[in-house]
Amino acid sequence: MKRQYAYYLLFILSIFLAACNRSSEIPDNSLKLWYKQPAAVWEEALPVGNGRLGAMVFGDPVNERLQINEESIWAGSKINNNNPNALKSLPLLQKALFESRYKDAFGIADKNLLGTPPRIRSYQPLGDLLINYKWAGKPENYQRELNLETGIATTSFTADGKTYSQEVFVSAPDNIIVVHIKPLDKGFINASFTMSREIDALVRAVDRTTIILNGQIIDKYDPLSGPGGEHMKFCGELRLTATGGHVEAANETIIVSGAEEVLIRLTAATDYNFDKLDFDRLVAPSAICKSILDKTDYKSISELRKSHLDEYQPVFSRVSLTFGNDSLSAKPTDERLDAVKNGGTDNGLIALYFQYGRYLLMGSSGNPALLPANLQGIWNKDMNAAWNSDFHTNINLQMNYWPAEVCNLTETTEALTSFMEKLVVPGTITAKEMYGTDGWTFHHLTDPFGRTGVADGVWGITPLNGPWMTFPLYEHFLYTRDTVYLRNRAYPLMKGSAEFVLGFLVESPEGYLVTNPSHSPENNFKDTKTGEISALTYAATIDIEIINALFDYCIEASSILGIDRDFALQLDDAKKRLPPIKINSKGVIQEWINDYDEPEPGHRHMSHLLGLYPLAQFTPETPDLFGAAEATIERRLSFGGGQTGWSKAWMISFFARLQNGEKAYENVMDLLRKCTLPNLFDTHPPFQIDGNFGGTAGIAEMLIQSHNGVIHLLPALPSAWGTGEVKGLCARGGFVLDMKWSNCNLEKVKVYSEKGGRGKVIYKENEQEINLAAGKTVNLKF
Ligand code: FUC
Repeated sequence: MKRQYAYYLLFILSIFLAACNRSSEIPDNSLKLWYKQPAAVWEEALPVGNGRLGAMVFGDPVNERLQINEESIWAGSKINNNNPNALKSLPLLQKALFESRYKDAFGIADKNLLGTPPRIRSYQPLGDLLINYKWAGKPENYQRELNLETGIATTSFTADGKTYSQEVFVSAPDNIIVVHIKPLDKGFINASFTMSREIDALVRAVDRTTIILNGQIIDKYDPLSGPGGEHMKFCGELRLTATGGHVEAANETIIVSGAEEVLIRLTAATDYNFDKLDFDRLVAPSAICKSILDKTDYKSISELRKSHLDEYQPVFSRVSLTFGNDSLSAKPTDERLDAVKNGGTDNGLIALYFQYGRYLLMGSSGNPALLPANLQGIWNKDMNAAWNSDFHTNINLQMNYWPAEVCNLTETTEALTSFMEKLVVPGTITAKEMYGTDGWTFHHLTDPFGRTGVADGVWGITPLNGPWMTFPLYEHFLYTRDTVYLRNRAYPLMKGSAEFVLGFLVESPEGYLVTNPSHSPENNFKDTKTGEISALTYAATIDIEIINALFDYCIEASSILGIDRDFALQLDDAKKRLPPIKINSKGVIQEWINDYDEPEPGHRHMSHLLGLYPLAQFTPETPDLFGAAEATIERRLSFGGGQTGWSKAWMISFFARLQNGEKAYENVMDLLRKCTLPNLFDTHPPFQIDGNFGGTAGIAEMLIQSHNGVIHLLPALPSAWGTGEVKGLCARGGFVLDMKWSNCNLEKVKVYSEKGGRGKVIYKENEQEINLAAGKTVNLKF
C-alpha cells in the first residue's frame, strides 16, 4: 500500500515536472510581434524609431531592406499662404452664410480665403539601407520579431549550417540606428551594404567604413503647392565596423567578406531649423551626422544596446496589461490577426495592440523628436505620401496624442508642445491677416514650415482647429499638475487662442455669439429650405464645444495661476452668449446650427461628439445630451460610419464613455478585423497611425476614466475581459493606478500620487475619497 502511494506520488510529480518543463519551453511572446517569414511588402515590415529617426525592417535574410526616415525631411518651403483678400471679403462671406446663400459663400471663400497656395508638399523618406547577404544555401529556420520590451527588431535564421541574428534598434540617447549582425555559433558574414534613394540624392562609400547619402529636395513649381527650387538639404551617414574578415569599398557599396560580426551605426540630419520653421543654409546636415556618429565611434554593441535599453525600458515598462494567460502568443502575429479576422477572439492580441500603440508613440514622438508624430508617426516610404503624411489638425494630430497621458508617456507631448509654441508665430499672422484679430490660429493641416492659412479647399476653412489643438497641452497639466508648465507654456498658448476666438466671434441673426465661417470637419449638410448642399455655415456644433472647453480651461487655469481675472470674466460672459448644443428632430446631437439634412449620415467624422470624447460635456449628469450622443453614434453606425481606422478607433472611446463595455469591445475587435495590417499598423488605406493611437487610448478608456473630478475604475469592462491586470495607467490629478480583477470584479486597486492630492474614486456604485501625500500609495477596497 505504501509502495503504491509512493508510485502515485512519483507519478504526480513527473506530470508536474513535465508540465513545468513544457511551460518553460513555450516562449513568452506576449510583448512581441513575430513572424515566420520576411516582410514581402512595406506593410509587413516592422517599425523601430526614436522619435527623430525611424526604420522599417523587412527582415529579409538575403536582400535585407531597412527603409529609413528622419523626421524633418520634407518637401516644400516656408510660405505665408494667408490669402491677402481674406480680411476684406470676410464680412461678405459672413453675410452670405447668415443669409444661407451658400453658392455665394462658396464663391467668396474659394476665391478669397483659400490659401495662396492651397497645398503643402510631402514628408519624404531618407532612403533605404540595403544589405545583400551571400549564403551558399537558402537560409532556413527563419523567424523575425519586434520585442516591445526592448524595442529591438531581431531576425534569426540558419544559413550554411550556422545560426545568425540581425538586431536593429534606434537608440534615443545615441541618436542612431544600430544594426548588428552576428553568428550565434562560429559562422562568417559575407555581405554588401549600400544606401539608396529614388531621387535627389547621391550615395558614395567614402572609405571602407563609411557610406554617405547626400541630398537636397528639388521641388518643381506647382501652382497648387508653391514655388519650386532647391529646398531641404539632408544627409545620411553609415559607419560600418566589421570584426575579422576583409572589407572593401567600391562606388556606393561596402563589401564585407568572412567577418565574424558586423556593426552598423547610421544617422541622418537635415538643414531644418526648428526655431525658424524653415531650412537654414547655415546648418550643415553632414556635420551633424558626423558629430553624432563620432560620439559613438568607440562604443561596443553591448554599450550601445545598454544605453538604448537604459533609456527605453523604464519608460515602456511603466504600463503593463494582461487579460489572463496569453495562450495564443505561441502563434505568429499575422496568424493571430488572421484568426481574429476569421471570427476568433484573442485578448492577448488586444493587449499587444495596446502596448504597440504606446511603443509607436515613443518611436515617433519620444525624445529626441523635434516634431510631433505625423499622420504616419515617423514611418513613410513615399515621396508623395498619402495626405503628405502631414500634421492634420481636424482630428488626426489630436488623436495621435490621446494615449499620451493616460498611458504614462507624458514626455511624448514635449514635441507637440514645442511645435505648437513655434506655430504661434505664423498663427498670429494668420489671425491678424485673415480675420483681423489678436491671438493666433491655424486651419486643418500644417507642415514643419508652419503653414497656417487655409489648405486644400473650402472644407479647409476651420479656424477653430488652432484652439482645438491647445487641449492636449491643458491635458498635460491636468495629468501632471505641473503648474510651471501651465504658467510658462500651456496657458500663454491657451490665452492667445482664446483671444483669437474672442476677436473672431460675431453676433448671429439669432443674437448669439458665433463663429462664421465655420465648418464641421469634412462633412456637408443640405439646407432643408433651399435644398443646397454646403460645407460652410456658421456656428457648427464642434465650434461651440471647442469654445466652451477652451474658455473653461482658461478660466480654470487663470484661477489656479492667480492671474488674468478680468480676462476670465470676459470669457465667462462670452460663453453665456454662445448658442446651446441642440438635440435635433432625429433625437441626435445636432451637427450644425440648424436641423439640416445629412447627405452622408454615416460620415467618418463625428466632430459634434467631441463633447462625449475626448471632452466630457455629455455625461450621465447631462442625461439628455448623453442619450442623444448615444443615438448619434447608433445613427452614424447604422449608415456605415466608423469605416476607416481612426474613425473606428474613436468609436471605442465613445462607447467607453457611454459605459458600454460590450460595444466598446466590439469596436476593438472591428478595429483589428477591418482596419489592421499584418504589422498591426492601422489602415486608412494605405496606412495612418492615428487609428493605432486612438485604439490604444480607447482600450485605456475602457479601463479607467478620470474626467470631471472623478476617477472611474473599469467603467466599460466587457465580459470578454473577465480577468485581467493593468499597472501604471494615469488619471487626471496626477495619479497612477494599478488594478487587478477577475470574474469582471475588481479585486485590487493601488493608487499612487507623485505630487500629492485629493480625488474621488468610483467603482460601480461605490465611491471613495483619497487624499495622498506626495510620493504616497494607497490600496483601496471596494
Ligand atoms: C482627415 C480625414 C481623412 C484623412 C485625413 C488625413 O481629413 O477626413 O479621412 O484621415 O484627415
